[in-house]
Amino acid sequence: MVDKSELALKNIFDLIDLNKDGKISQADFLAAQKGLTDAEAKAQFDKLASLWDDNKDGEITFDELKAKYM
Ligand SMILES: [Ca+2]
Ligand SMILES: [Ca+2]
Repeated sequence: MVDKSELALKNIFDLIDLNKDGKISQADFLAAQKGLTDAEAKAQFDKLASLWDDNKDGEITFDELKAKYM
């Protein structure tokens, strides 16, 4: 059973996961943040990774994201 909020979260995840490997890497995030400079996007990614990247492998999986919001 997939509920609506999980789908909404997955949509956001897929927008950032540009190469569709199921993980948000710093490279995905930089490419997705068109309005920011690289330095700003990197700082933002570090902040998100410190919140979401539970296993500290430098990439955020959908399960890691979901664990924080579901
Ligand atoms: Ca990716
Ligand atoms: Ca991770």
